[in-house]
Amino acid sequence: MNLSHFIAVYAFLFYLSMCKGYLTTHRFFTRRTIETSRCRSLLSAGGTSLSSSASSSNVAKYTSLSAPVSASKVERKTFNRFMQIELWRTPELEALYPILCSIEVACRDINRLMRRISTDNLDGLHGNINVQGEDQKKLDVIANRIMKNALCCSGKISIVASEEDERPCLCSAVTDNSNSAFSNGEFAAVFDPLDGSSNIDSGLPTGTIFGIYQNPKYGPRDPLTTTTQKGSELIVAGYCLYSAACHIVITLRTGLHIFTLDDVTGEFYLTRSNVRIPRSGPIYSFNDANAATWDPAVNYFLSDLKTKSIRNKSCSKNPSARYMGALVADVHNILINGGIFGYPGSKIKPEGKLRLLYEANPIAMMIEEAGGMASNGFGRILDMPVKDVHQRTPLFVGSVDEVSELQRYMTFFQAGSK
Ligand code: AFP
Repeated sequence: MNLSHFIAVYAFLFYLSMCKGYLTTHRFFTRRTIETSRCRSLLSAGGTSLSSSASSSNVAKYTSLSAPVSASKVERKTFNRFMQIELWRTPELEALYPILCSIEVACRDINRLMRRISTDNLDGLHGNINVQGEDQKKLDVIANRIMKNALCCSGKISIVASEEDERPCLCSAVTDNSNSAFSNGEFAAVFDPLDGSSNIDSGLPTGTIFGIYQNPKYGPRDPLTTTTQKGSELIVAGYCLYSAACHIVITLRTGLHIFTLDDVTGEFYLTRSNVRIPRSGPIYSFNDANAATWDPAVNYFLSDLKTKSIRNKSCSKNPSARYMGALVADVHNILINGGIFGYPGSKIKPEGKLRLLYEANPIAMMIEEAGGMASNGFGRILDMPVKDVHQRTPLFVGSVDEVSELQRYMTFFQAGSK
């Protein structure tokens, strides 16, 4: 063997030993990452038993080194962790953390009740009629109580306004603690505790919609003034969707993010961040049964939409109708797939059905944050003055192509009618 042969054999052996070392190191680190992730999820489960078959299969999935492990699965970020990081980046919002945690807990609790409606006899009416003149369901009342307790006990909210209550109230009244710190929080919450409650008895999707305002720095800080700020003043807007999966969709005005409840660990995990609504989409979501009562502009728009003859529509898919009768569920579908949701005014009720404060404003803030558009038919929802806490408004939200076009039809027909 001459020198060149010797060098070649030596180099080959060195290469083999490097490969072996790399594989050992790689396996070690992969195992470490997986173990760390498992520990984290066990800890964050807060004592949730992992002995069920579903749980053990989950553990098996994470411990099996042969299974492909995607980075997103290993590094799942919980709702709480995500919010800690988000608020650390914007220190002026740090005080929101307990509020966000309380919303997460309330959504989880309401979701649990939704899953037990039939088995725990939670369906049916409560027997009361709410301020809107609607029959309250048992769960309307329970969800309202859960939301008010959770928000007020965060210690950062001083005023709550619920769609189910006649007027906004101080947290000290909610907690029956007249002289306490419960009135000192610097934020106010507005919410619809159980949106789409007509869907409850048939097991269809429902939701909770919420928004957070900062109490005015100057001037009166009474419950009414504080909660009747314009939608553009919202600092947090979101909803919980109780459906095939339970999602929290939320914006702190730094993008719109989706978290999904993992039934095994009981944690909400970030499943989509910085969601963008498609510029145009195939879905249109309107209660067609009311068509005869709508402004003719809406019917012209929908008829042109169905025949694919509206202008500037960049989506080439065939139009498709979807309507669940729960704003959260219908808007979520539009957010993911693109298109337009509409609840127009009628001849008898020009202001429509949906509430500006509890429904339209938070939804509008979220859709805009995702790059979509929210209109009352003639202008931006978020710019509408709020004169009354139970004020209603026509609402059109979704992809920019469809909503801007609807607005063009409305403006044209209104001008023609003068
Ligand atoms: P309920 O809470 O009474 O079911 O009303 C739900 C809702 O406010 C909203 O979530 C729906 O988009 C809208 O009403 C559906 O109303 P219609 O049944 O008139 O279509």
